[in-house]
Amino acid sequence: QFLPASDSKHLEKKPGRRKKLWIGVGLVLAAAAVALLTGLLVWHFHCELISITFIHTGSVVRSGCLSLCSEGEGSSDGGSGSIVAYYQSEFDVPVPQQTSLDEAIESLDPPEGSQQGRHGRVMLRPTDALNVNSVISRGLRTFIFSERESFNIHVKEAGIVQSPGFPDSSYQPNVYLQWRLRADPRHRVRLDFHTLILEDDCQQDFIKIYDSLAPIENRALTELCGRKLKSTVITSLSNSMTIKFNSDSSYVDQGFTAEYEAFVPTNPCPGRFQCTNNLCINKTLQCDGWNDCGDGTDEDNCTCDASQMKCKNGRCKPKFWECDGADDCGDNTDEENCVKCKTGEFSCRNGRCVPEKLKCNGEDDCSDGSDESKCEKSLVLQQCSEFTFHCKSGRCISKLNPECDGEQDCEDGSDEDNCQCGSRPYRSSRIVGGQASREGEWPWQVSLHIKGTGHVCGASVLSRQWVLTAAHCLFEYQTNEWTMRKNIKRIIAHPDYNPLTYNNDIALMELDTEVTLNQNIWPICLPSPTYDFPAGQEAWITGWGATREGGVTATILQKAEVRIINSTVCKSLMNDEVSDRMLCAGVLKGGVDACQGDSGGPLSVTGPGGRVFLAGVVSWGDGCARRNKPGVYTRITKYRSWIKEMSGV
Ligand code: 4AZ
Repeated sequence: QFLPASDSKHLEKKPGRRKKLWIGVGLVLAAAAVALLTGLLVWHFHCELISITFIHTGSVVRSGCLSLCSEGEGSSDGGSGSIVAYYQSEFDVPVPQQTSLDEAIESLDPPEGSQQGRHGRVMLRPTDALNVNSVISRGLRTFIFSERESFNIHVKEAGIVQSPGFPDSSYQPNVYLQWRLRADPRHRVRLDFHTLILEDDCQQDFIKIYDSLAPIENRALTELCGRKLKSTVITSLSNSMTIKFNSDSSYVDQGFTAEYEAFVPTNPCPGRFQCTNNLCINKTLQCDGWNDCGDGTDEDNCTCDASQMKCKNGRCKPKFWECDGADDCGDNTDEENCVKCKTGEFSCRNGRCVPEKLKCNGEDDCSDGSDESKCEKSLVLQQCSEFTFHCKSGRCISKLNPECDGEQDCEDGSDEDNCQCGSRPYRSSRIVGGQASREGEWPWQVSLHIKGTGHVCGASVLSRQWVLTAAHCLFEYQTNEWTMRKNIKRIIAHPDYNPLTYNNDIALMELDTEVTLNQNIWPICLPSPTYDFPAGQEAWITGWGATREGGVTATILQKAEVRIINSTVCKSLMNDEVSDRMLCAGVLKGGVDACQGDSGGPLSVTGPGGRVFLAGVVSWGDGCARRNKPGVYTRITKYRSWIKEMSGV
């Protein structure tokens, strides 16, 4: 199609319009370039003018001052006190000066190991490049300490911080210690407390952790005191952390040990499993039935293997933990459906089932008193059984473990006879995995010495003149009877002691003279034959034995908490070598146990009235503190009448 003639004008106009278009584009580009240049100039000057505030916290230390040091006093004035003053400075600097300020502040830190200036001052020497608009400094806090030590640690590899003397001795009174941990940039610091045993009251002794290199309150992460045996993990939000540890002038405790390490937040546990509490554990410990994280998260969402049972909460536990009397699942499902009785029925100790509603109705429906054994009122029973307490009168009562509980249950009051035992003069506050005991904490604990050999075994004070130990302590160590007679009038080993099976591993020792009972020597209570130490109950082991399998003996009496273990479970774990006259206790996870040199010593259990009873005598085990290998003890309830017959106690 051809264009009409009237369109020729239109055709002629075309070249002129293109030229204008090009000029327009050129103008727009020029305007953009000018705008960009102006923007850059404005941005440059703006940044120079915009300033930011850096907050720097630091400390000045004066040591060797008895009272407040004044300027010019040297540190050689013979005093032992120290003053630490914390300050905070706010630097107002233009944005581009940020790096120069960082460098200047870094230069404030004296090189590691060097002393600060004679007058405790360090100077900020601004370089030419540093242009500080203003500095506001304010004192934060000043401490005066009789003892003070501060450690600067560059956290590159994992390391340990612990209270002085840990674990062999308690920390000192009036301690002020501070660890300043600094990791590389973009890292964080993780602190995992393995043991923490301080006074319960944080006002007295405490650990405080700060997310900074100085102990300033608004950066405090946590304060810890008391007893924490499960892993307590604290992580910093920055690359620095300060750990402050204070003790007061009285009463000291075991102390603490904690492991620190640095990590990058994007990969906190390289090659390991990350627990929800931020702890990293070996991957093989996941889903093994043991709470290795401390918060149980290594046992969540597991697929149980053939040797494990599945708890309702999804956790897997070794099958042999079912029905062992301890709530291993955490939701008690491993202890459900353990008895033959139907729902709504009560399981009597003699195996009978009675309707649940008959419990505590004032009648002996089980015929062994067990349905009335944990009720407000104890019942005098028509019939005695192996599960009921025998009063002196010959009658029996239904209450479980009524002896020395501070309440008269027998009509003749005989359940409260001879109860000058099992109490401690002091307020309650190795054994493998234990801690140092306090003086007077276990006043029934005896150390048996053989002349020329020193400590060989433990034992327990039963009365002024009688001590109880394990028979194997005598047979393995006693070289001749005469040596023992120097201090011991008579030794009565159980006539049926079997050195091969360790059955009846019990012996009595009569002292040649009576000991004076005092706050450090006091008898432990002996349980009646019907006393019940149920599986799962807390018990304590004490002794000067080896602190690890094959290790050396402890110098300070060690104590550790264990639990009574179900006999059926224990038999299967110990190859059926555990008899009914033995009792098992331990921590199946491993790590806590009696060991060589603890033999003969007590397994102590606190009864309902607060008095301590001798549940067992340390006898034997498969090594020490191994997983699934509890300690085996002589079961004292089986020997109550023999002890009475032989010693009169
Ligand atoms: C011992 O040889 C001994 N783990 C005592 C207790 C235990 C092991 C050995 C229990 O005296």
